[in-house]
Amino acid sequence: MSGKIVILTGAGLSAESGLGTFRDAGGLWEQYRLQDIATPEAFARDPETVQAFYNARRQQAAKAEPNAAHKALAELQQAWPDRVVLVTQNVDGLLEKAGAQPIHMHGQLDQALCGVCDHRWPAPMEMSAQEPCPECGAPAGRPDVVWFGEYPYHLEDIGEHIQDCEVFVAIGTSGQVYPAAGFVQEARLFGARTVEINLESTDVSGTFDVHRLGPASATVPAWVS
Ligand code: BJW
Repeated sequence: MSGKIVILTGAGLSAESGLGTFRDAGGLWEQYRLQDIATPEAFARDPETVQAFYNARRQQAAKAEPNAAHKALAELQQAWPDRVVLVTQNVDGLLEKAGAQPIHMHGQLDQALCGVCDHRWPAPMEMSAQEPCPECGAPAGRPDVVWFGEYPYHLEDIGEHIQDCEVFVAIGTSGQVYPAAGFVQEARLFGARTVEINLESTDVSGTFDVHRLGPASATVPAWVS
């Protein structure tokens, strides 16, 4: 055992920074059909709608500030850089703004990705339906985020950290989207103690050893200290 802590974060971490979650009441997937937004097929069918959705989210994220939970996690990682691994499903960049260095498994809003040559570059605040790739010139720029049916990023690294951790913590994630939702079982299998920090119980709460219920801005700093 390494004394390593793997912390998986989800949209609930940024809720108190004013960014909407996906599946809570009033969340993004109540306002939009995820099949119309978060799939490669949706982007191929209607790039204008998908770019408009991400342009709005990029602008909201740029204006948002990290809350006490982001800051507590950044301080924890800065205090124990070799032991604390932050894995985030969030694309908003708020952990970095707080001074942390997370592994982004679902990509980043402030990055663009070319659908033709896989080149990445800093996303402009407004991407167009035919956003040109600066490398190959194809009008195929898309947000560098992971949609349903696509392979999340850094899974090999994340798997190694999970198999080597003593404590696995999931913060503000509903546990409904795989493969992230399966990390807790993998961590348990390899002997980790598992902690869920969430506003409320989730469908996967039964898989965790310990639960801390309440808003992340209060529960995360309390857990860290
Ligand atoms: C608070 C709070 C506060 C609120 N304080 N807490 C059938 C069975 C099993 C799997 C599949 C299946 N059919 C298809 C699949 C696979 C599919 C999948 O999981 N589908 C499910 C819907 C069933 N997954 C995929 O396609 C993934 N790729 C894949 O599987 O590749 C193949 C593969 C196979 C094997 C191994 C490895 C790979 C890709 C998934 C991509 C997800 N993309 C999105 C969009 C990203 C870009 C963007 O941001 O727009 O990622 S969807 C969306 O969901 C986003 C999130 O990262 C993700 C998770 O959401 P999250 O963070 O959990 O948010 P919510 O809203 O669900 O929950 C918020 C939580 O916060 C709640 O619990 C609240 O209580 C809490 N909360 N306020 C603390 N203040």
